[in-house]
Amino acid sequence: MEFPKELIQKLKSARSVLFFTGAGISAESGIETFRGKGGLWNKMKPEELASFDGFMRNPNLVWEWYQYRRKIVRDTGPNPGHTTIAEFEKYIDDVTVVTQNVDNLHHRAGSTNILELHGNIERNFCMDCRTFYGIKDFLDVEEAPKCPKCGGMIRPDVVWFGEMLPQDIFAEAEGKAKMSDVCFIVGTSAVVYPAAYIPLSAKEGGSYLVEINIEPTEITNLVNCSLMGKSGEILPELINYFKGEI
Ligand code: BJW
Ligand code: ZN
Repeated sequence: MEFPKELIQKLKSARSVLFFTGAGISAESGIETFRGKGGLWNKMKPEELASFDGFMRNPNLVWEWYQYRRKIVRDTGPNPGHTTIAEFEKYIDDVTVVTQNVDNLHHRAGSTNILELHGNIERNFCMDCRTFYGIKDFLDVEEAPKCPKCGGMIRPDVVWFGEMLPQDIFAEAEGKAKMSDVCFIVGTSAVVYPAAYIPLSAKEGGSYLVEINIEPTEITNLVNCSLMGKSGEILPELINYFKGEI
């Protein structure tokens, strides 16, 4: 792929680069996206599976769905898209990953500065005493468990529709976006708010916006550079091209 000269120039002089990622970056690891062709929300109802009311109506159904997705995440690993983002830390002073994903694959790829806007599927917490539990605590439990400490309901530590994002993390992500020199928007439909404000904040702060996606999205018209294709292919090509230029 040919990369625009302007993008390479911007990257060469960048001090701070932000990667805003969504489900598409994990698609090549075998994790389903939410929207678009084959997306989860084409066959499942978000209001049943990804809302507090849905969980209260049928905790076992929601728990079972999360246990199923956890197994998929455990059985796979980061792909070249994730590992390339981690590798950028070798060449750029300040690299931040702001992810909407809950799959922990950026951690597993070795990125060190990750802001998770929608939580992490590998954690649970007690809705009563707020004790947090790790992935191993309820590993093979098939029905929604109760807290060993207080008997309260245990839920996944993810952000469902209608719930607030972790405010400190969101504020930090917005700050990082505003001060970034280049902002990559990778594998997201950019329709879920407030997360989708992150690239808008970056633009407001004067950042150079680069989208990597297999198809046009809500923000394609806003970006400075659109690279159409799979992130697991484009990102490794980009870093190799960049390394040849520095
Ligand atoms: C590839 C690829 C490859 C494929 N390479 N690319 C303003 C307007 C309208 C509505 C709202 C609004 N503000 C808030 C709302 C409501 C709602 C919302 O945004 N709804 C819209 C959908 C209409 N937002 C909320 O409810 C949020 N909370 C909130 O607003 O609270 C307010 C409040 C105020 C006061 C009191 C209380 C509350 C919370 C949103 C939580 C989202 N949760 C989920 C589930 C997380 C847990 C879990 O995983 O189970 O987060 S939903 C789901 O969508 C998940 C994702 O993180 C999120 C974003 O999806 P993403 O990552 O963009 O994935 P896709 O599938 O949409 O796109 C994949 C892309 O990849 C596609 O573009 C493909 O083309 C591409 N792709 N393969 C590159 N190989
Ligand atoms: Zn408890």
